[in-house]
Amino acid sequence: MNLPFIQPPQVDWASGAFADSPVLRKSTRIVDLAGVFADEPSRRMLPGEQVVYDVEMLNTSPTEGELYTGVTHLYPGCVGGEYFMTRGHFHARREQGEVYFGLRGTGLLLLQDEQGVARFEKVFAGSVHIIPGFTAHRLINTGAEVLSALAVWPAAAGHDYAALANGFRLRVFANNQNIEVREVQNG
Ligand code: PAN
Ligand code: ZN
Repeated sequence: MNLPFIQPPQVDWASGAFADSPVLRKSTRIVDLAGVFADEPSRRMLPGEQVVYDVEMLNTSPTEGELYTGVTHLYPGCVGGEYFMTRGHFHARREQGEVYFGLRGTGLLLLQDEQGVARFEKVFAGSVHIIPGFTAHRLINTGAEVLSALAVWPAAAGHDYAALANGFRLRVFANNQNIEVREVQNG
C-alpha cells in the first residue's frame, strides 16, 4: 500500500500561531466594542483602530456535527482601568459547550450561567477549561503579555451576543498591582 501521510494543521503551542494552514482571521478593535467596557467615555478616548483581540480559525466545515478550532490572542491593556477582554457570548444553541486551552500569558475566563451566577477560572499556559452548555464565556487579560487560548467548539453552536446586551455581572479592574473584581448592577 502506498497511502500518503497527510500533513495535519499545526499550531505552535508557545505562541498559538497556526503554521501553513488556511486560517480565517478576525480582528476586534476598540471601535467595535462600544458599550462593552464599564467606562464608555474612556473607551472613546482610545484610538479606535487599536486591536483588542485577534481570532485565527482553521477553515473547516460549518456542518452540524463538525468542530471549529480557533486561537484567540487577547492583547494586554485597559479601558478606564478595566482589563482588555473579549465581548463574550452565549452560544446560539445554548446546550452546546466548548473547550478552551490556555497557551500563553495570564488571565481569567469568566463564566456566567443563564441565572446570572458567575465564576472565574485562572487561564495560563496549560490550563484546560470545560465550558458547559448554557454558560456565557469571556476571556480577560490580567497580565502584561498577550493572552492566547485555543478553543474547540461545535460548528453548529453559533454565537448569541445580544443575550448579554447588559454585559456580564462581574468586571475585572487593575488596582495598583492588584486585580479587583467589581459587581455591576445592570449585568
Ligand atoms: C471563541 C470566541 C473568541 C472571541 O472562539 O469567539 O474568543 O470572543 P467573542 O466571540 O466573544 O468576541 C469562542 O468562544 N467561540 O465559540
Ligand atoms: Zn464560545
